[in-house]
Amino acid sequence: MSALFSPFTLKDVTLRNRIAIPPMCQYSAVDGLTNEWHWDHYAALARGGASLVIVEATAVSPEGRITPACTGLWSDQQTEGMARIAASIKRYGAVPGIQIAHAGRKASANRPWDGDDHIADTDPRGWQTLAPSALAFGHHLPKVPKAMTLDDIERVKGDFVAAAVRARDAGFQWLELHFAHGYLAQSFFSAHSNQRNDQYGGDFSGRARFLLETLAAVRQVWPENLPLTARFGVIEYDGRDEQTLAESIDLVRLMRQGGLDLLNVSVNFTIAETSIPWGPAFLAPIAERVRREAELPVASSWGIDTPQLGEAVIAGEQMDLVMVGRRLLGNPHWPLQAAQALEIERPTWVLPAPYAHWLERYQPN
Ligand code: FNR
Ligand code: 531
Repeated sequence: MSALFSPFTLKDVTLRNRIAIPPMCQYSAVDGLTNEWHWDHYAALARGGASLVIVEATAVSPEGRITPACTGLWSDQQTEGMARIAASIKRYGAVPGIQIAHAGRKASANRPWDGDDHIADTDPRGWQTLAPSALAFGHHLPKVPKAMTLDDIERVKGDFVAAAVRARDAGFQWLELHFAHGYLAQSFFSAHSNQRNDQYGGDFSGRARFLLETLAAVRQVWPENLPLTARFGVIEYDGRDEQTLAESIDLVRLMRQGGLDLLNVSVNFTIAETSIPWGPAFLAPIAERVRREAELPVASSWGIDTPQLGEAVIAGEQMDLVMVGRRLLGNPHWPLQAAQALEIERPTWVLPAPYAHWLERYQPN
């Protein structure tokens, strides 16, 4: 029996296997609205056999977008296109998930293929960014953000709640709060970017407050029977890793007590001066530690690229789900090929007949 191809149940949701697609920005929206690109893209991903498709980082407010081409859920007009995506993912047997996000001091940037850098202050396409403190990321993201007032903080928490309600109404069954990658929430928790001296900064509980209050507020509106998850960077690779990991795991325990159902374990990316040990499944031992010490189901990604690695991290109880990103972007049928490589007689799902008839019988070359 393959671990990678066993079902996984969280709350009232059962995934057909342990292969999930993590959120991946398409930088193809206009005014936060999805279009044919998104509708086709997500349907194709779901058809390929993954069990969970998480829609890209979707901004809770216009200033929370990474780029002007990011998707949003700050207006009811945006719900309709998202509902199409959720319906098509379900139609193909996968569970529709969505990540809601605020990019904080990393917002107002050009798309990766247009430079990935901050939009110049003189360019009308850009906007004022927000962060816990007026500290720039630096390097290709030099804009100095506005330090958020207490009113700003209340407003953004409310934006997360409103976006979660729209995600629920659009038919998503899995919600991921983006608390990672140096964006707004992660930058509240990191002492590198949070130098506030009020109740949202300073010691552990001050830096944790924005994340815990946002989670609590979203939990009020997100259905109790559906998974509420977060992506959170637990390690910066800045030489202070043991301290960061221990603090992060303490926060994950508090998130679990606050109603979190699963953590998508990731890297902080709050600062640029780091030594990340890129390599196959490099984050798996970290994910395993979070899973064990915080006593919470976890998912993780980063270089889990081969069926054997995927099988090993699930069978070895390092994580409950593998999030396969770039490999599945290039080849949505990777799950089928993984099943064939692992010699699964009959995968636990059935591809639509026009594909199944040909692909399930023969090993595609
Ligand atoms: C990403 N990643 C990402 N992460 C996230 O939390 N929200 C997002 O919207 C995005 N967007 C995004 C776009 C693109 C084009 C890429 C390649 C990546 C990170 C992604 O979810 C994943 O964690 C990484 O790609 C690492 O996994 P793989 O690709 O090594 O399997
Ligand atoms: C991080 C990334 C770093 C290196 C390789 C692939 C991905 N992501 C984070 C993303 C945006 C794109 C870059 C988000 O979390 C939104």
